[in-house]
Amino acid sequence: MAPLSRRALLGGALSALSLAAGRHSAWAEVAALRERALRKGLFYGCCASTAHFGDAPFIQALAREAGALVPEWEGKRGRIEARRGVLDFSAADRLAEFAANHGMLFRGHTLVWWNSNPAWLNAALDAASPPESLLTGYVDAVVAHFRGRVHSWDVVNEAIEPKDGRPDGLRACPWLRAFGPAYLDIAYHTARAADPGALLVYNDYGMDTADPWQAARQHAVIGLLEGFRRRGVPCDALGLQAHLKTGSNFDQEHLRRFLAEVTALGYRTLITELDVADHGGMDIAARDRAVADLAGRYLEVALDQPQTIGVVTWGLSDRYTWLDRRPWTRWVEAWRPRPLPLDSALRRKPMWHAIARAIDAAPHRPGG
Ligand code: 9MR
Repeated sequence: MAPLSRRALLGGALSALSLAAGRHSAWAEVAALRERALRKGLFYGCCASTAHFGDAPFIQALAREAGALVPEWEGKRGRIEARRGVLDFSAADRLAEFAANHGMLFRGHTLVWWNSNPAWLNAALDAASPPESLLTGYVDAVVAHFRGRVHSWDVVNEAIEPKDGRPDGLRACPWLRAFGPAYLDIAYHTARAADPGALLVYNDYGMDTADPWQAARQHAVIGLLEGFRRRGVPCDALGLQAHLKTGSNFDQEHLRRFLAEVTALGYRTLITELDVADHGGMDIAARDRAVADLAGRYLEVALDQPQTIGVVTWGLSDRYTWLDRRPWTRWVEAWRPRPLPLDSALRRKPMWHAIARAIDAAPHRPGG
């Protein structure tokens, strides 16, 4: 065979290159958020509920886009231990199995919270000398049940409430009344012992802006995280819920500084419940642009930080969102909230593209 001329070689190389570039832009056009995140050593996921399992198109979208799953409600104590002493994992197990079958990480949410507790538990915690087993027995049993299947646990959720007036900013919740501030340490130690392989997270909201009510929360969270380090409490990461609102005072530099403070203490960070509330109205395109712009600016900073390991949105499609609870939103489509990456017909919205862009721009994580 005649040797290939230089020109033919060059031509071949160029067309191979343009083929690769073409393939890349086709990929960039269609690749799901989970693939984009994986490529960077990150994860993207969302919360879901077994109530959605009958909605086949939604479930297809979920399997396509999400690389991590977290129960929206069915992992909470009010669901798992509605009756004292009877642990019902049926719904949480179905979600964990769904995640495993679709190659998704599974997040546990949440072991210790002031909200969504069964009424019997709040009464028992407020009674005289409550036994510590109300805390340790549950954390141990639930974490052990899921041992080896959970990527990360939101061990304690929303323990901060500066408005309650304590110098440490802790929320005056039933757990604090029953066991004092030590309830947090006990919960993390118990969780670590029950599943040494799971990442243990402290999860909270109001970590996003410099507004005074949020700044007070951030100050208290830093104090809490410093205390964990001083006392050797096994908490590995801060979960930032990121329930954002258009029109709020979001400032990228403020978030950057806050994340730097958290990571300087040796914590990783993750975005656990991202969604963007807006003000409703008929101009859908303008609303979608504002939601996407805020989510994009937020993630640009959060994912630029190498200690941030992933992002979870609080839902996938506007079809199912906790923000959609007002009766009139059921029939006036234009007034329904649009806080999530897919619209209610499961089409990708500008917010989806903003998340994709932020993930694509993120630096590669070590090992990713
Ligand atoms: O979206 C969740 C909603 O369906 C539940 O009724 C509610 C109470 O359990 O919790 C909502 O999710 C919350 C999450 O668990 C913790 N951070 C705030 C979320 C929105 O309220």
